[in-house]
Amino acid sequence: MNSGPLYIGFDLSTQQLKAIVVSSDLKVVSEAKVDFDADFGPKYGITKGVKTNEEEGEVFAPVAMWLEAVDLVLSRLVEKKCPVADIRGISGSCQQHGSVFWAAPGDPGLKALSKDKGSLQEQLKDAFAYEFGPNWQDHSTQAECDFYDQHLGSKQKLADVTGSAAHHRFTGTQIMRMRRRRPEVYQKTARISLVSSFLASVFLGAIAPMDISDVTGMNLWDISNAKWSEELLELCAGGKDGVPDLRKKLGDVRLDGGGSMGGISQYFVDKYGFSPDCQVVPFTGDNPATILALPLRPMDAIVSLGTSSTFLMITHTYKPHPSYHFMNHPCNPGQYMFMLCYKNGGLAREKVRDRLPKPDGPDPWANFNKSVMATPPLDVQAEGDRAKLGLYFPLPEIVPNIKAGTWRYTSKAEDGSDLQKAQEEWKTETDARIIVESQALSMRLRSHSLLGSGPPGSGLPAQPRRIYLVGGGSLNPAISRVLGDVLGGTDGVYKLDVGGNACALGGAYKAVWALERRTDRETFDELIAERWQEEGAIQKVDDGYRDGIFQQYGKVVPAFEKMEQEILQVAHN
Ligand code: XUL
Repeated sequence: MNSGPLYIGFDLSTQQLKAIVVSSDLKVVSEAKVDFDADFGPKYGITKGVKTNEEEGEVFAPVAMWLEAVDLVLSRLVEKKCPVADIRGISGSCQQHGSVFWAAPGDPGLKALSKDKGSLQEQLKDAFAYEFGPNWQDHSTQAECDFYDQHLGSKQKLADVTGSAAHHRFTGTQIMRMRRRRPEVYQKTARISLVSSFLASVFLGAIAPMDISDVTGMNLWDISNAKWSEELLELCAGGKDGVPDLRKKLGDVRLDGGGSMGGISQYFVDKYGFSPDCQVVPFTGDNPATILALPLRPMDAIVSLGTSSTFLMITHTYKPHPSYHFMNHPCNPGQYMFMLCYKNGGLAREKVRDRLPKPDGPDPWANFNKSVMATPPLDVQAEGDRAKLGLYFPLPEIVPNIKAGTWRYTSKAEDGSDLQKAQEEWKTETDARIIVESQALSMRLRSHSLLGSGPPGSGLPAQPRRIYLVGGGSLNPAISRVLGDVLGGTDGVYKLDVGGNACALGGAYKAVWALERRTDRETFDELIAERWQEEGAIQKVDDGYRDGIFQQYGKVVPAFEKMEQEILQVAHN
């Protein structure tokens, strides 16, 4: 039985709230989860965790549901006899970009929370200026994005300052739309939290500052100067006069991802048996938390295959570009997280899967996987065959910003030349391989400039060292095979055994690091690498780099880029 301090990581994602408790030596002690649809679907009228207003492209979630989930997940932990009193630190990982609009000034209701006055959502029912939190899938902000992209002169300039060009889901564009579309809400708002600082606030019993990594998902934070961008605040607030008020709404940003922001609220001590000494550590976004699920090294990549697909790497180089994101590392100053975020990940693959005959057995992916493995790279069956390329976007995509649709092309396999729209239909079995390849080719195209040259002395082409797969799709062997074929990985492709729990675990490890680091300068990976054991944490699922095949894909990367550009020109929304 563990007797040392414990740490808890929460993951408030689109569809679930999870909690995972670990010891100082990173062993998982207890876990619990709430599934929004299964636990409260009809009550809040949500599907896959959200409500939608299709007419305006709005996607949002009820804040009360998140609060109810906090009480429920904690009562489940207690039911499972989790030693809650030994928990010394709390942190977490939350869906990025989402926001919560608090009403009354001065820590509304949070300070007064009491076990005897009912549940969290009952006690906080008047605390919000808006009962919903806009979700990262929201795409109602095209007009605001256009303003942001122009405001500093170009998309590239906006990316230089904030790490990203304007995106529908980024909180700055969402806040600007709130001011224009629902001025009464904006006016009533005393404070704005990101989902991460919202959840931290609930535990702290006071409004928590935003975190240094999650704040870089707003299009408002000047990364190089570590401060709010005055010009972008002005745009968001609708002029110079509105800036002081917006600043107040946003509050300060905590530059240190470690340490404690204060002790846990008495509500949790009295109701669930937390120790009053338990400290609240800054919470961060789910993607930054994913890179904390293991001691990730520069040149290692994580591919997260969840509702969205993301490609993540840690780098010291800040080279922003409108089609991808740089965010601050959540723990290590001077390091950045490079991120590609795709809306059409798992859902797009599912659409192809559902066009194939239904498998007889229990694995819904059996036929899809069989088709992927039976199709050679780029469907080049014999010398002289043309390479097949495609884009499969049931939803409008983020990278590149292309409207929904499906496109099929071919090029010469030897050198990617002679790109043309496919002359003939091809089979759904072929689509199964081409869609996975196309998702991987997009990642290869966009990460290339960060990778420099291959591992020193290896004579191998530039590619990641290891590729780690997390999220639901990481369980699929055909997908790991194609990712290894296309992206390489000199040291192979690995699956994290915690699979879908990577960000909750990253949150818990963040709490360990934040409260046990020996000096302010001890980096996250230094501390975690000493305690982390590869065995039992990861499994090698593919060899990664294959000489010949990697180069075969390299030849069509320029054709893939050209195909995207061609589609962008004619199909731009
Ligand atoms: C990242 C993004 C998504 C959400 C998912 O920019 O929008 O990955 O964070 O929760």
